[in-house]
Amino acid sequence: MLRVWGRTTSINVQKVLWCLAEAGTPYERIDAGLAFGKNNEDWYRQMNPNGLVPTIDDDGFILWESNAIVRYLAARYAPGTLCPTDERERADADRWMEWHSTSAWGGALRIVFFNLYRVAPEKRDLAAVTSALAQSIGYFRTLDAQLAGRRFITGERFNMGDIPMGAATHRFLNMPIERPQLPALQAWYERLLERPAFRTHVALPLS
Ligand SMILES: N[C@@H](CCC(=O)N[C@@H](CS)C(=O)NCC(=O)O)C(=O)O
Repeated sequence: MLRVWGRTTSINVQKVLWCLAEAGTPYERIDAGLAFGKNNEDWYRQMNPNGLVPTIDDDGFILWESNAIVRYLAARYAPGTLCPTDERERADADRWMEWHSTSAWGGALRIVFFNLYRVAPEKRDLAAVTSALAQSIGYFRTLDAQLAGRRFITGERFNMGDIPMGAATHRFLNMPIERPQLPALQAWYERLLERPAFRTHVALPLS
């Protein structure tokens, strides 16, 4: 059976679990990372030299990097739905996934989340939070503009392109921070909340 290593509080693990649930693919999950450890042990680093979660093992095929995992799972277990068959629709989904991982906004949001949820209040770097939040808001404005007039990121249908930013948007909209009104982003988030897989694996209290 397909195995996933990673703790459920990791946003990158959540993306993979959400994708698997959307595809209806059975899997076994093994806690790893932070208090669960394992990710720095030799046997784990032989699978994933970065010592990070998630990692999957699909019948001997080992893969790490959450967005690459989402693409693989979508293509293998949900072709035509999570992984669009139409090349242009797939490229469009890919474009937004790339934008998520290669622009600075994932890192900026991580600075905000990390300081608010993983650092003791007296040790928080509030200047870094302020600057990273301003940067994140700029990226979320771009996403809001893309979503205006669309049900999902690439158009009418939900697909893998919604997964990375859907997970990030849950954090953005639920952290105790000041945000501008982003109506299309909010409406899309509410559409994601209608999906059981999103509610089960991503739309959890932040911790
Ligand atoms: N680019 C990687 C990043 C993976 C990553 O940073 N994982 C974090 C959790 S979100 C991690 O393993 N942190 C160490 C830990 O949990 O012990 C991916 O998308 O999979």
